[in-house]
Amino acid sequence: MRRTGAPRQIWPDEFARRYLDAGHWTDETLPGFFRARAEAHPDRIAVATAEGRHSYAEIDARSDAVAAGLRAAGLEPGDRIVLQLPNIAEFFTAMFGAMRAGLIPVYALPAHRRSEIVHFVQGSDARAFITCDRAVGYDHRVLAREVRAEVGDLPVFVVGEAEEFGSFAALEAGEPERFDDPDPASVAFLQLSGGSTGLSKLIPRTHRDYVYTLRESARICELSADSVYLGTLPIAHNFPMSSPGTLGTFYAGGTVSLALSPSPDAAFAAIERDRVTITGVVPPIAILWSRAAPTTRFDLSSLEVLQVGGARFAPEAARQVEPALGVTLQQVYGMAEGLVNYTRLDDPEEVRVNTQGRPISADDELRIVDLRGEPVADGEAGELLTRGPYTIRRYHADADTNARAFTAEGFYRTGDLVSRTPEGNLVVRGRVSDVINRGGEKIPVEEVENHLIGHAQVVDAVLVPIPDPLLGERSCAVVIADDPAPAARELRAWIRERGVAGFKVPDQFVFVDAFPSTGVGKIDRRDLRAALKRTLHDPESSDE
Ligand code: J2J
Repeated sequence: MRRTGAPRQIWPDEFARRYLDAGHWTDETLPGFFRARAEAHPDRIAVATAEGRHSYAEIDARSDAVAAGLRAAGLEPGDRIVLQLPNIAEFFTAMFGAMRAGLIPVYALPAHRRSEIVHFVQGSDARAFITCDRAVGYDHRVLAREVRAEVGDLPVFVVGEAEEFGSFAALEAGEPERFDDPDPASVAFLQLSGGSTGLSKLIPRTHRDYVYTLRESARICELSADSVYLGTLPIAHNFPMSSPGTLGTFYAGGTVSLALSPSPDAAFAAIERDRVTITGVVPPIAILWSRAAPTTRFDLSSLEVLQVGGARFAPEAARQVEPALGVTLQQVYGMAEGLVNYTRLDDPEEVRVNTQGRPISADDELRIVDLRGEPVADGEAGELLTRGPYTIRRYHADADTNARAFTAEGFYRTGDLVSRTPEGNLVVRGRVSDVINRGGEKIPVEEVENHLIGHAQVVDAVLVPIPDPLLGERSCAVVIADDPAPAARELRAWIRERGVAGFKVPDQFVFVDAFPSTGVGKIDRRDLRAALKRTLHDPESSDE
């Protein structure tokens, strides 16, 4: 197995001093602040699901038992552990338990399959995998077997029926043990990037940078101990985890309610059951909820704030949210690499509807630049570069990407095309990076193209976005194939067989004889994608 070295995230001294002096960074850690809440109000409900309600003290003690069990299983401080769990209470006992044992969780999404999980295990040099028996009709033990077949003997712990794997319930039922709190400057976990070109990059976030975003996000979103946040997007994702998400809610001493899906039926039932006050969704879900709310049989009257983020929210759709759901709309434009922007709850309606808000911190530095890296004129669109007290300076073990993704001065190149209003709010206009944003789910086009090109009958393939009224964008594969061309159905099955998350399977296929070329020969793949995108505005050209 590839050795990648310990995950690090280090800001230059002058910046670290500034963030410490400003009071942004403190000595709090993620498992440490949860412990403090559990000691302050042990009986308050931390997590509520359709299955039951769990107090802060209970989650705290179960996490300590998991920590002891993971250590007893031979895992050592600093080891990475891939976590793939749906929205269930065990997500938190696994996460805090791993951190308390000194381990570094790597957050996989429930939709990820063999190729992604293997990439996370190898890319992080992980020593264990925690997953569940079944979620959304899929048996994750099958996945665990596939992963083991590829990476060798990897300890696996399964929530639910464990079969031949380690039982997570047994870990939780063990004797709790208290280990030292981690170093606040150390890496707390590896989050996944949605914004880059190839396979997901691993993002090392430290305790103190992340706790800072939780504290400020909870303040900006006006959370209190009475807040009830609904985790309805996959809670491993950075948005529902931290903006302010489940962890920001724990920080404020509130309650996290969990739903297994953001469908109106599942989510509305949870809102009524737990008297949810705030939640965060992606644009297509906000649109579905706005349509479903007026006739729902569920009582949504407790809901005060609906956050929408992860992808561009069209102003026409944004305008419908508040009247349909009786809430305040908050737009959130963030990234797992760090920077998060919010519209504030007391912003005028025009700002809430038309913009993606402004940064968390006065120390978030933003530059909007043209193709040459020069600042654009006020109000013009350009690529957003950023650095600050919770934006990473490097990805884990990926020198090539680090060289491209950060400027010499340490700014992260977001790949997003944005402009800024005179009041300082950002508007996301598009992207310069090769990622399709399918309703908030990020598809790295190169990864999918490589899978397609791996098919024996495919000569070349390019993945391009097509505008979609609900998702914003969907994916279309433009394929040059041998004669006779394989059916779209066959190529879809091929991609699935390669063990890829379902949301990456192309929505449409178009077969062509040749790609456009310039007079000077083969064109750059980026230009090719752009050229094909322009010629594909007619959706009738698709085979389905
Ligand atoms: C347009 N594009 C957006 C928005 C993200 C909070 C909220 C979202 C994420 C997230 C997150 C957008 N309008 N409102 O981590 O803490 C696109 C941009 C961005 C990329 C990041 C959070 N909000 N985006 O979506 O790492 O292109 O994080 O660079 O998954 O999503 O994706 P991701």
